Amino acid sequence: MRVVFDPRQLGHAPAREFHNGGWTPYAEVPARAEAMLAVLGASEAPVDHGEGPILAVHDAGYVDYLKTAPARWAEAGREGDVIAYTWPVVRRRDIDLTRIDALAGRYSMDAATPITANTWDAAYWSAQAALTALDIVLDGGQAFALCRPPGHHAGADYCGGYCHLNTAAIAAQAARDRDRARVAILDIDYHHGNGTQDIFWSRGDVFYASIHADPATDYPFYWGHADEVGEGAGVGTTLNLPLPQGTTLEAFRAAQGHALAAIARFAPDLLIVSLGVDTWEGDPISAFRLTTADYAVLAGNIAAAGWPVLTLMEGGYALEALGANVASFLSGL
Ligand code: Q9C
Ligand code: ZN
Repeated sequence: MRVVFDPRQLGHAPAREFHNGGWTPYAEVPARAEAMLAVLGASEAPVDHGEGPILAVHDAGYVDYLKTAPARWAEAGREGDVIAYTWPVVRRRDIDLTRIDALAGRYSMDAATPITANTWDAAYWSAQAALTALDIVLDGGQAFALCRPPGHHAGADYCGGYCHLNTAAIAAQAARDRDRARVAILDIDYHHGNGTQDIFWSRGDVFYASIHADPATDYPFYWGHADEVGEGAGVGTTLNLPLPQGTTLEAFRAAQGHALAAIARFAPDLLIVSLGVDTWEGDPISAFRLTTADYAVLAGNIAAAGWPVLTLMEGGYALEALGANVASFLSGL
C-alpha cells in the first residue's frame, strides 16, 4: 500500500473554531497527519497535477477566495484566521462582494473552518495527494491518500466542517475525465459528506453512498437524511444511511453491506472510499463505538467486491488511535 502525502499539508493550523457557542481549540490539527505517518511508515510526495482538476470541481471565484482571503483579512486590519459571521441564507443572489466578511459568508457554511495564510497551499497539496493516489490505483496499484485538510464537507463553492477542497470529488471527477465511466464514492466518516453529495446531486455517473450519524443529532444537521436520493439524472445515485449515536460494528457493517449492494448494482469502474475514523469508540467529537479491529473487517468486506479501491482520508480526531485505526483499515483491503 503506497501512502501519498506532502509536508505542505501540515501548514494549515488554525488556532480555534466556533463550537456550541464558544471558541474551542481546532480539532483538525496537523498532528493528525503526523500520527498517521508515524504508524504507516514511509510516504511519497504527490505529483503536481496543477489547478485543472481542482477547477473541474470547484468554482473559480471560490478558489480565488481561498487564495486571497488571508490577505484581504489583514488589509481589513484583522488579526488571526479568516472566519465568517454572516451568511446569505435568504434569497442569495450573485452580487459583487468586496468586504471580506461578505465573501467569508458567501463561501462558507459554518464557523468551524478558518482560513489561514497556509490554507490554500495545504488544501492544494491534499488534493494533489488524492490525484496521485488515483494515478496509482488506475495503474493497478494500491494507494492511500493521506488527505489533510479533509474534503467531504466542502462543496463546489464553499468550505465547511474543516474542509476546503473536496478531495474525493476531485479524484472522482479526474477518474471520469480519464474515461472511467462510472465512479462510486463510499463515505464512512462519522459525519455526512454534504459537500460530496451536493457536488454529484444531479449526476448519474457518480454514485455517492454515505453511512453517518443521524443529522437529527449530529453535524452537518441539514443533510444526510435517508430521503435524500438525488435529483434529475442523479435520482437514485445518492444513498444515505444515517445511524444512531452509540452504533457498533454490527449495525455499521449491515449498513455498509446495504451500501455495497447498491454500489454493485451501479457497477462502478472505481470505488473511492472517504475514510473517517471519527467512528472510533474514543473519538473526542463523535459518538459511534467502532473498535480498531473493526476497521479491518469493514475494509475486508469492501475489498471482497473486487473493484479498484482508492482510499482517502477524511476525519478522525483521537490522535492516540488515528494511526492504528487507519492501518487496521488498510490491512483489510
Ligand atoms: N468541535 C470531518 O470529520 N464541528 N469534519 C463539530 C467539534 C464540525 C467534522 C464540532 C465537525 C466537522 C471531516
Ligand atoms: Zn467526520
